[in-house]
Amino acid sequence: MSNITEIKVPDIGDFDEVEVIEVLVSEGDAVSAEQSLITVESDKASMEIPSSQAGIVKSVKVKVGDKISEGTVIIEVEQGDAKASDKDAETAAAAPETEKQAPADAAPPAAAGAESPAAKPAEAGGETVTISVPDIGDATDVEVIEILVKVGDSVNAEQSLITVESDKASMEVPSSQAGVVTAIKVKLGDKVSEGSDILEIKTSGGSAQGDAKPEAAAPAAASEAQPQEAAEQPARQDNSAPQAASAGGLASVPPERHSPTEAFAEADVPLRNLPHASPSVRKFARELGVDLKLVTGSGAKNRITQDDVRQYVKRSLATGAAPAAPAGVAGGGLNVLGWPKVDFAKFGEIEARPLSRIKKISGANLHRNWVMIPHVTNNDQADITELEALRQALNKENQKSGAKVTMLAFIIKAVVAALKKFPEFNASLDGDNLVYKHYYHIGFAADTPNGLVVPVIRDADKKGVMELAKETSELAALARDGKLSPSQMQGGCFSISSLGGIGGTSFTPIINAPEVAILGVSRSAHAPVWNGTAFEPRLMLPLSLSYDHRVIDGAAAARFNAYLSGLLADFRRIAL
Ligand code: CAO
Repeated sequence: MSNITEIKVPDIGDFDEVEVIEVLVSEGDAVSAEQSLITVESDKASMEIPSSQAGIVKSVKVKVGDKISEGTVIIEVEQGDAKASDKDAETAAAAPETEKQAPADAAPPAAAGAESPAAKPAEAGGETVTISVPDIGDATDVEVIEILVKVGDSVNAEQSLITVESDKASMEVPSSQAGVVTAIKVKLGDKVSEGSDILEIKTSGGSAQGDAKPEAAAPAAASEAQPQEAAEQPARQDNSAPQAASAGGLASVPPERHSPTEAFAEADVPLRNLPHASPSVRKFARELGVDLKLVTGSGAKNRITQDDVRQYVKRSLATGAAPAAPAGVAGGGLNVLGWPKVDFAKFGEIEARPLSRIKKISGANLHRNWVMIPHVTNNDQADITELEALRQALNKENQKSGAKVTMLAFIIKAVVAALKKFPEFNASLDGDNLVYKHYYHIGFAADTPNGLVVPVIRDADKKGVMELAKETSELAALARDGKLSPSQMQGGCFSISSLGGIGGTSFTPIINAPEVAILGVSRSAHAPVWNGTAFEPRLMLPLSLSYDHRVIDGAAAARFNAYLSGLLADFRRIAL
């Protein structure tokens, strides 16, 4: 027989009218007791609210953005026919009055788990020891932001127990002993310092590994003591846990233990830059080996959701791209020095702001293109004296209609003509093949408040200068408003980066892979040009052509740029 129970928000201490920022279950889901249902966030912290009962979710009563307090109904679960796992069923059966067991005093999920009757110390035999916060350097009164284990868990020496956060960095505090957790002494939001008790564990029979003898404390002792538990609880195996059983069931030699103080000293991640994600998402990311700093959050306040992590992994697998090495991570696949780690605050006042989503995405692409494509830049100049006179005359004529011709539109037209003459510039490398394109879609870099984007003009060869001018300004406006659709940024054959409206005399534009060349345009200026008998002032436009030297030779690039320069100097040649 089935009965329906309302699962309500338990006593969550000071959290009142807190916002739901994630709903972690949906109708039809089987939930177990203690499984997180929603994540809520106050202006100070976030927490997950667990279910007090196992069962099947019949209805979800809250949605993202709702404000909730103690007593708000979160879901209705149906019990009886529930398809919850045996373990869940046992948990539920052992906890008929589970609402009363809901975490009091804003107890976090892990602390709630601590009260779960299913979570009993596994084996006897060892002694009970208290694990406390080790020397964490200057950091005192640091806040516990995650509890990574619960009562009943088997932990390895070095396995992370809690995450703490100072005003400069966050770090995970590892266990100094292997054993089974019998009590948790902290809860989310607690402030801890060196010596604060974290939890109690029952050691696995005497040969626990301590700080004093990290190597001598035979790694086999840890693995032999609990291979079964390790196998049963893979999700609890922290990535950093050195004793994770290998395929053959043998434990590897634990790596040298790093002092937690080191983590604080090294961490150069200001608090504001910490990835915004709930504990379960952090755990999920850890299990997949994903560095959350590289993931863009799509949730409220840019919070990273489980789906963001999933999408990130999918993208990485699809592109085969190695994730960009974040600050502090050595190499990134190249045999180069790690990024310098500097505590800028030591030298003066600082303010850290997260990179925009566009910057993160374009940055990763630019980085890949810069390191994977052998770039060479050919610099030339075009005499646009006549072209500029024509442009101004046209704009005067069209003053009433408001239609404005830009230099960029003329350049696009000329570039298309040059691409037709030099087809290897309108191509892409595909393994050992060079794919020649018989269409002419031209991208142009647009500067937006959030960063650089490259809208693409399709079939530029079929459009006139006026139409190109109109389309570039429309696309640039969409780009600035962040309203470009993905399709408006795809399919480009060649890109133009025009800084002419801003300044500069030349630069090295980075090729927009899989294209093989890009034209950088700087600001035109009058210069004395020798006409054979005298110097005369001419309006000269700097052209910087970066090309992929695997595909294009220097001579071809010089010819392309010279041809382009000739077209811009005498636009009538385009008709030839
Ligand atoms: N030389 C001199 N003046 C130029 C010029 C050039 N090469 N190009 C443009 N100008 C002038 C324009 O004529 C215009 O002046 P008027 O208003 O008097 O006519 C003024 O500069 C502003 O032009 P603009 O830059 O707004 O317009 P545009 O069509 O030339 O460019 C766009 C449009 C979208 C390319 C531009 O706004 C932009 O975003 N540029 C930055 C691109 C960028 O960031 N590239 C770097 C990528 S690599 O990091």
